Amino acid sequence: QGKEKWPRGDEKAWKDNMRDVDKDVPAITKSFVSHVQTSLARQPYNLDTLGAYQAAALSVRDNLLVNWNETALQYTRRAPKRAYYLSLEFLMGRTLDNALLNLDLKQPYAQATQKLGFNIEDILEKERDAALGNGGLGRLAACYLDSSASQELPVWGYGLRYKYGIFQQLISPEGNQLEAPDPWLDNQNPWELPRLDVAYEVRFYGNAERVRDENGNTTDRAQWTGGQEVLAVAYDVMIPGSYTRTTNNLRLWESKPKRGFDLNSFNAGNYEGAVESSNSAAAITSVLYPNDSTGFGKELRLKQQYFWTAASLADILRRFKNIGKPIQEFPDYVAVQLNDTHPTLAIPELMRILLDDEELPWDAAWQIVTNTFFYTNHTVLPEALEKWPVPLMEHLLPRHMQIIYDINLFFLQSVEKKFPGDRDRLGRMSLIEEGFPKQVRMAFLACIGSRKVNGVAELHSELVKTTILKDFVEFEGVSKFGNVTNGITPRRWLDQCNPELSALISSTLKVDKSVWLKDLYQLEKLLPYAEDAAFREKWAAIKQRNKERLAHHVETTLGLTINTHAMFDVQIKRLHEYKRQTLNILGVIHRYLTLKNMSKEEREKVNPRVVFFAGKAAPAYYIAKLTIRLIVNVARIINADADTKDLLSLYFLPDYSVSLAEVLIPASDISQHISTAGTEASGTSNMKFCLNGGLLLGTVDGANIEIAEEVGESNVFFFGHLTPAVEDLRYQHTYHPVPIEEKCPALAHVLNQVSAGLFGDAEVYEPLLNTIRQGDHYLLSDDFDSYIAALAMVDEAYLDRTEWVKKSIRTSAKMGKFSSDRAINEYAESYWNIEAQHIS
Ligand code: T68
Repeated sequence: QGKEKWPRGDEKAWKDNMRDVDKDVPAITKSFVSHVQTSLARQPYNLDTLGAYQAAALSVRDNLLVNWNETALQYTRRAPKRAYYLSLEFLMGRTLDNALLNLDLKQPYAQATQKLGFNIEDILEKERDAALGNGGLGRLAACYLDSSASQELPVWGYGLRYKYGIFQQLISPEGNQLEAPDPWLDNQNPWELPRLDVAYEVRFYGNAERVRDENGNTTDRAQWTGGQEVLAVAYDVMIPGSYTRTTNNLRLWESKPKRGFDLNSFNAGNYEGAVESSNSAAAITSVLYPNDSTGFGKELRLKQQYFWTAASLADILRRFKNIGKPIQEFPDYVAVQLNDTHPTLAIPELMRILLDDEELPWDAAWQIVTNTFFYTNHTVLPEALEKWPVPLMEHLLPRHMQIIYDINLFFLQSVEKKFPGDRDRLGRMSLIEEGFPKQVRMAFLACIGSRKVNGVAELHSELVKTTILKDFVEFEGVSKFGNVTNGITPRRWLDQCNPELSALISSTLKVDKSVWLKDLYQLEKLLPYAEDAAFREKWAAIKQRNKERLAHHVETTLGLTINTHAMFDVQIKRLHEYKRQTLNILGVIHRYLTLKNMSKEEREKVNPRVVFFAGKAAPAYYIAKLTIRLIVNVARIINADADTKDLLSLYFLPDYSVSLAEVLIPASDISQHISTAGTEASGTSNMKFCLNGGLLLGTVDGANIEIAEEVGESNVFFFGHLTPAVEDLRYQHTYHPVPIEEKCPALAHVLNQVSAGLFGDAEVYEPLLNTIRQGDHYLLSDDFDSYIAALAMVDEAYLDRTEWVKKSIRTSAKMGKFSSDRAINEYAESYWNIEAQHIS
């Protein structure tokens, strides 16, 4: 077959008829109605709101596609260096509102749909979240895609198209978390483009045979054959930038059997056997693993990681080869960012391709690899560092295990050269951890295979250098190790979730939002307005309406009535012992007991407070689930107590999601980020709350520290021990334990009340309480008193509402640093060496 000719036909005939973005109401109305009639095959007069959502989405998608095609075309023509963000998680949330705002089409779409009998806000509510992530790491990836496109940077994301995203959380009447699947693709997904023509074969298992030279000696090369082959099929998701034509791509892979089924088995009457291979192939991308920081070792998870990295690298390599440059120039055209260690197999996989397919010598291949990859670490918690059992690796990926052994051999030889005879050091730095079984240390592999390594906030990056990768800093030099403090996109986390505040900022600064949303340092110009009473009143009124919006949401979804005149105190994040939701709930109980002991007169002076929790626990995380149960049951008791309920109430909002965060965050007066010092790498919701004028109550940890540096310590509420003290305190707990009654009577009293059954289920909570009574790894007993004192300072500060609103304005005004635009530009300049490409 001859190759097809291109371009085809009359170029002018094509160009004259190409569609552009629909900008005016009549064109939008027409496109909407046309999608109802044709794409949806529905009768316009009988359209429900879900149908209206689908029609609006398809119509907006047409606009995105125009820009997306143009962006791809111009990237191909110019062949700039590109960066690829490999993340096993992209927590995108909803798309329609974001796309309308980024394209500046929200107004005309609102008008067009209104004429047709719909309210745009109701339409937006019909969209399901794309929840292909667990928490901070996945949402960070989503913010970085938004910023890359908004900064016109040639960045693509690569991930997996899970059939089921993060589980839906239900709460049983007893207060237990129950998990239900999240079949997010049950409704058609208008935001993805299946690319059945873009597919790669991925191999698992089989045999790896070393290639021998003419003398019969083994070489660096091998042949990997046999085993199972599955197909990776691309689904593309358009990523529009804000106020730019640039529309980047997120490519998600779906697994499919290479052959539908095995005809031989089928003909022999073995139907089950015939479809078996198709079932196991499809299983690879069936579900997102719901653990946010523990519980590895599962073969399917390793399969996911290899499937995704192999398909992504094959795709990247094919695109590079189209440029027609020699393979040695690969790092001049390609930078690959590893979002945590999950894609680390890309390192041996690129080695495999360069050695076995491209037939490069080892050193030339290693040179290319170590100039291509960049590794971001997101945790220093030892239990969260990925390790894979060697036997599993040998079985599933025999060739990669060979390569890892070779990398290790050469690496340890060079360590030995620099530190002769230092056996301990070799043992500490080996990619293979001794034990039964031996395990591959993925963070070490990611580190030595990368050009640069970074942490996600100043403190965290220091801890990376002084703890888990200390030996590597000594060996490779400190300049390889950097910091890029995380950021959040102000498009979603201010303009979209808090439109009134966004409008107030634009009108006050007399700057269009298209400008300040991409130059967030401009918020600083709000500072003088903290002294302007009229401005403060508007600012406070918006917060109040956001609180009412949240209350309305809770009323309609859960049937609960909330006191919107109380202070709203919010902690929303994955349930984890290190994040210390337990400290918060014990603080709530302390407050409740204190209120119960007050006289009527004393109570009248107390400021009412409503405490919100939301967050999911990993399904197998027993202690985290027990914490949820305690929160729900404390809520049940105190919300029903006539003595105190007007002064203190508590809600656990089920099924936390990006969309719920968008309602909760703008409504918060104070939010809690109270991890044990040194455990939370960065945190990103802290930035979101502060951007929306919520104040921060937190420990001296992660990005809290940098937030305080920006807004000034007088505008945050800090408490607790500092990172350097943690090790000693833990030592004390282990070797010189002091009974809680002695060390912290207030906490002991709270624990005893829970044990005594004040919130029911007397014995149920013992395992949770015992984590504090014995060992107390997360130092609740060390920080409890200063936590209670900090809460009292919050109460005190809230009494002076004028001063509080000033703090709120000052906080928001100083959040410029935390735009993900700043972060992504740091990656682009100091790591990837890529440049903006303006799409005309
Ligand atoms: C988070 N990590 C950090 N991990 O905890 C948080 N882990 O401090 C930081 O702000 C954020 O990353 C962004 O840098 C995670 O969210 C995971 O979700 C995760 C998922 C699978 C395996 C391990």
